[in-house]
Amino acid sequence: MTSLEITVGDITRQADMDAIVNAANRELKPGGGVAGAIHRAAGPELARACAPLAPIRPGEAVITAGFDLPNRYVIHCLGPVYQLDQPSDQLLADCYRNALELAVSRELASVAFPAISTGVFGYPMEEAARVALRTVRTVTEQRSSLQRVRLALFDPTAGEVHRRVLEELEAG
Ligand code: AR6
Repeated sequence: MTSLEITVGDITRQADMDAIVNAANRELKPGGGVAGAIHRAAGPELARACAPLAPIRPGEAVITAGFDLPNRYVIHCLGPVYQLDQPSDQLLADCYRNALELAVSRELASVAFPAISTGVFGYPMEEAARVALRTVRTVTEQRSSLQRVRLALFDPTAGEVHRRVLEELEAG
């Protein structure tokens, strides 16, 4: 059984996770938001490791080392720009599924996600939470190496939205 955790906190401060997920841009460059914070914490080697893997498409995920981060790996996902990259819900689900599959292929036990696409890319938090939580639940039902999947939300409101959506999904 994989446990699904919802916490409020900075994605770069999830030291007990094997991998963290980056809400990347297509060029896998530092940028702002999550990507900026991850590249700052990982150091310049991360951008060098990313360069040969870019560009990536919406929904795609690639993996690098974590360098100066406390995590062994960073899984970089390009989320959809809300309503511009279509179908946005499927592309967002692809991000979570592809990231989890990469984690499983490396036999990782734990991975933490930020709320992909809900910042600069404009995805409404509650809609994104439904896609994220539904996809994580579905994928982890079939997988074994992952013991913990965490959603690390930046602010308490986002945390509450995710907890409520998870309760709704669990209630069926
Ligand atoms: N830890 C956890 N969550 C965070 C952090 C953090 N350190 N910083 C922001 N968030 P965003 P996107 C939240 O914009 O929408 C970048 O510039 C934030 O409040 O990072 O997928 C890239 O270069 C929001 O809820 O990602 C891309 O061009 C969520 O994480 C573009 O933005 C995602 O915000 C990607 O846009």
